[in-house]
Amino acid sequence: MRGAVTVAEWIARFLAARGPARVFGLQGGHIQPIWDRLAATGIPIVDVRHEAAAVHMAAAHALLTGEVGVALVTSGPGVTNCVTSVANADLERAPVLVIGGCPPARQDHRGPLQGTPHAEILRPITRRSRTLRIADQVVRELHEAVTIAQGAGNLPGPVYVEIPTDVLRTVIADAAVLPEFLLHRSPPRTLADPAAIDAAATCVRAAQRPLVISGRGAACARDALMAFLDASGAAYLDTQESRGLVPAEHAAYVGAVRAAAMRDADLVVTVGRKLDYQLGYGSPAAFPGARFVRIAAHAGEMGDNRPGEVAILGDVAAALTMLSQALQGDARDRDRTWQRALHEKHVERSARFVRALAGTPAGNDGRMHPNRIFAALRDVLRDDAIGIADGGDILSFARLGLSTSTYLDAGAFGCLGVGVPFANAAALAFPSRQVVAVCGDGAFGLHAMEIDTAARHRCKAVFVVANNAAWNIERVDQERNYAGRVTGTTLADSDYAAMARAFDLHAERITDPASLQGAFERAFAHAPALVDVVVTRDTLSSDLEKGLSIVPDHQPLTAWDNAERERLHVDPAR
Ligand SMILES: Cc1ncc(C[n+]2csc(CCOP(=O)(O)OP(=O)(O)O)c2C)c(N)n1
Ligand SMILES: [Mg+2]
Repeated sequence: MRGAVTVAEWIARFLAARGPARVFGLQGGHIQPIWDRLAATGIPIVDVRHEAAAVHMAAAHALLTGEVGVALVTSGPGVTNCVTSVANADLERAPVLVIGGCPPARQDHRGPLQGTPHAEILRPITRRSRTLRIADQVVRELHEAVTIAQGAGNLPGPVYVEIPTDVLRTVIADAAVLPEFLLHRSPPRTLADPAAIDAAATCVRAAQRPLVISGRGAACARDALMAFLDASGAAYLDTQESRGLVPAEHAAYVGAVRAAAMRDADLVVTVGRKLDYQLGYGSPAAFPGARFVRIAAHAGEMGDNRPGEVAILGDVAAALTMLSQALQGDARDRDRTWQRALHEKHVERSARFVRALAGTPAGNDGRMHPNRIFAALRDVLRDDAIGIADGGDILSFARLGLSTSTYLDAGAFGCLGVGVPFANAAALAFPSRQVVAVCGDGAFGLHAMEIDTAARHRCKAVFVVANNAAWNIERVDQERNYAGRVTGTTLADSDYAAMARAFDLHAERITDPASLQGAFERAFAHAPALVDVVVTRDTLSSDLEKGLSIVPDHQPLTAWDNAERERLHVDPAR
């Protein structure tokens, strides 16, 4: 056949045209036809040590760059190893395309090598999960898969497609592939209803204490969001998924007085944010006096738990700009007393926190407090550094102490293990920026082998292991709430620096806080590098103190749970 190549070659052409910077994966015979063509086309393949890490890397790449992340994994265990990281990408709304292997059609349902119903396994945690059996349609289906992963009016997230190996080897005519499928890079946008914008402007004008809360869906709307904060005079809170979008110095920013802002707001405007457990499900238990306005590009960040009195559905940046314009005439007269008072308290409290960080006393065991890590990092990190946090107690401390303006963590899924793969992907995407992942020793262990990927691919990240020889947040919970019965939550006092040296990383083990700054400076100079920091178990993190680890019935935090019980007249004993 003239003008004809294999489906595998077309997949490589599709990816080359749509431009993912690199593909993350782990090879296997079922996907070798694609693997070979990708390599021949010159698309870099980052080969990892566990498929879950490939999807974590693709997700981090997507969240940090705005591009679709691509992972390539083989049939059977290659795909099932990805279940956790696909579920994490689902909750993170990360646009990821996972391409899996699949046994040839003639062996289907006959007990083939590496056969299991992948597409069914992944269906509930993907936007779409399909086996592509028709060779002529594969490129069209890939185009559709990428469009769906990017959202296009719906929630962005992971899409899974698998192509049986015989289909990959099938030769198809060039004429079967329309060139348009290779070229459409950006998903279509929807524009908000002007009537909803007017109704929202009325709510903002009527509010005395308006509060804006941003989420993942605001990521593409930074400038419009700041302009809206100026026009509305609202106070502003980010969340784990939107950290750094608006700088902490901005006049609206009130992150250090979060509880007071939520308690006192009379209007909450969510921007691209679900009202999930981190926001008390939008319940009056967490927001006792607020009306709600919801702004999002899709229903998934708009209709959950507490629909707004006004709901604005459409491109978030455009909607915020329209809303700012509607408020423009009277913006100067807006009462900013509440915003100013909260921001002043925020500034005062953050300054006090930063001053205290370096002086946080050691535990009763004489080992340093994890806060010393963040105090030392502040002296080493540049403004554009990328910070990643993973673990239990250490994540709770990092949320306050890790000061980077770009930030990712274990997220709403509480997905321990993201730290090393996220940092590797960040370092590859932004080779000139510092990348640091601060991981608990427990969380680090889940994908510790990915330091080998870092070494082989020169991912210039610094991995900091906060080593307390424990799954500590759980250990302290057992100690305090289960009458001291500590079971299965302690680890060995292992030397993770020695482990890293075995993989040819620069590595140091630090026990004295005075040595931290120097160690971090050397680590960034010789990255990839690992700094194993021996820290105390004798801590009480705010997540533990607020009750997150005891998992209350109604709400994630004890105070909200109590308020919810009171509100619903539920017996406190039940
Ligand atoms: C994959 C996974 N397994 C288990 C848990 C439950 N869990 C949450 S925090 C935590 C302890 C984490 O220990 P470490 O990473 O060492 O951090 P530390 O609390 O010691 O600072 C555990 C086991 C989880 N969230 N995710
Ligand atoms: Mg630990």
